[in-house]
Amino acid sequence: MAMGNVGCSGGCSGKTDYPEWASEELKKKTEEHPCYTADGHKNARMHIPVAPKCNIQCNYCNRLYDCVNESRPGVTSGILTPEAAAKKYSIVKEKIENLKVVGIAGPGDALANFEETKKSIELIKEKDPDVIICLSTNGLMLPDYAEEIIALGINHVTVTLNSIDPKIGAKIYEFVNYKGKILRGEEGARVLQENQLKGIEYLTKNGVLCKINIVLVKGVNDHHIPEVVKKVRELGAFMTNIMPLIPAAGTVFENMPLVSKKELNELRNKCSITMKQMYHCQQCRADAIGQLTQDRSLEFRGTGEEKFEEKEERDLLVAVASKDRKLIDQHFGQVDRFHIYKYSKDGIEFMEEREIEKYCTGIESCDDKDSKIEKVIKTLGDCKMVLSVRIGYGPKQMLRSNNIYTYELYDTIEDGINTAFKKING
Ligand code: CLF
Ligand code: SF4
Repeated sequence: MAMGNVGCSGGCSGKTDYPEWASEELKKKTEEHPCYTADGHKNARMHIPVAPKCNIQCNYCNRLYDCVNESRPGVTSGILTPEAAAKKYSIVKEKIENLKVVGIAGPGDALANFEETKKSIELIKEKDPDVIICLSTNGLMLPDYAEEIIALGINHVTVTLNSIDPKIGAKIYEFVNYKGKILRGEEGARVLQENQLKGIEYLTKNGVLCKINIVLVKGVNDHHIPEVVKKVRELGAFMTNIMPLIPAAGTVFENMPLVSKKELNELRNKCSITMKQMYHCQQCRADAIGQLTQDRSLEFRGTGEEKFEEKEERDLLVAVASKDRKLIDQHFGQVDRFHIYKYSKDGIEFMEEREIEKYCTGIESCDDKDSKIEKVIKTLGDCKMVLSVRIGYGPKQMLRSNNIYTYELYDTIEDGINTAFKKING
C-alpha cells in the first residue's frame, strides 16, 4: 500500500511511499526519526562512537577524523566501549526527553566493528526496548551481517553508495579491504558495490527501511547519481540523501571543486521524481547528540568515559626514517630501525627506537617482501604516521589500509612532523 507524501516543510521531499510491507508500528517509529521524516525533526538522536575501524578507503576521507559518509571532515569523536555507550545513553536519556534514536555512524564503519556495534545495541535495548536503533555503514559487510542486523531488531539502516559503475567507483575508493584482502581499482569497487546492492535488497525484503547516502563528487559521479537513485529505488530503498563532498585536507580529493547549494538542490529536485529526498542532513559527528540542528554533544562530553588516545592529535605516535635522529633522510625501504616520536599539543618527544628488518635488502630478497611489510606493520601498528624521504606505492597502500598515514619529505625531524600533521589536519 502506498502512503501519500510525508509533507515535509523541514527538508524531506519527493515521492515518499512506504513499502507495502511496512507495519503501522514501523511507520509510527519512522515518523519519529529525525532523519527520515518531517515529523521526526523535533526529536533528538544520539550517536554512539563505538566503531573506530574502517574496511575501505574513500578518497575523500582523512581517517584521523570521523567517517565522512555521515560526518563533516575535520571532526574527531572519542571512542566509547559498548558498556560506556550504554551508560552514556542512560545519562542522555534522562536529560533529553525527546531522544528517540540511537545511531551508530562511526567514527569508522559500524560493520567493520560488528562485535562492538552488536554489544552496544544489546546493552542499550536492555535499558530501553523502545528506542529506535539506526545503523550507518559503507555496506561492504552487509551480506555477512544483514541477518544479524534484522535479528537485532534494527529497522533503519543507512548505506553510503556513491556509484553502481565500477569504473566510477574506482575513482572514488582507494582500496577495499575485503576480509583481509586489499582490492584496488575496479576490482575493489565492484566487490563493494555488489555487496552494497545485495545488502540493500536483502534488508528491504526483510523489513528494514534503507536510506542511501550518496556523496556528490563533482566531475566524478554527479551525472551518474540519478542512475544510482533509480537502482536503489528498484531495490526497495526508502529515500536517498545526496550530500556534497567537502574536500578534506590530506585526502586524494582535497582539491576537488565545491558543490554549490543550488547545484546540490537541483540534483536532489531532479531525483525527487524518482524517490523521496533528504534536504536537511547536517553531516553530523559520530558522537552527535540532540536535534539535528542543535548539537548538544559537548554538554555530555566525558560522561561516557570516552577514550581519545587513538583519535586526538595528542599522544599520536610517529615513526621516522632517519640515519642520525636529526633529519628525515632515509627511504622507507632502507630503514632497519625507526625512531618513534610522540606528537602532542605540548610538543614532540622522542620515545624509542624500534628495530626492523630492512624492507628492501636487494633483489634476492624481493620475494619475501610481503611478509616483511607485515612485520613492519606489526612493529609500527600503534603509530599514526610514518615519515620518510620516499616510500614505494605497495608499502604505502599496505600502511594506509592499516590506518597508518605516510608522508614523504626531507626535513629536520621536528619541522617534518609539524609539517605533516599540519597538512593532514588542514
Ligand atoms: Fe544518525 Fe544517520 Fe541514523 Fe540519522 S544521522 S545514523 S540516519 S540517526 Fe541524519 Fe546526521 Fe545526516 Fe546522518 S543528519 S549525517 S542523515
Ligand atoms: Fe572514511 Fe569511507 Fe571509511 Fe567512512 S567509509 S570511515 S568515509 S573510508
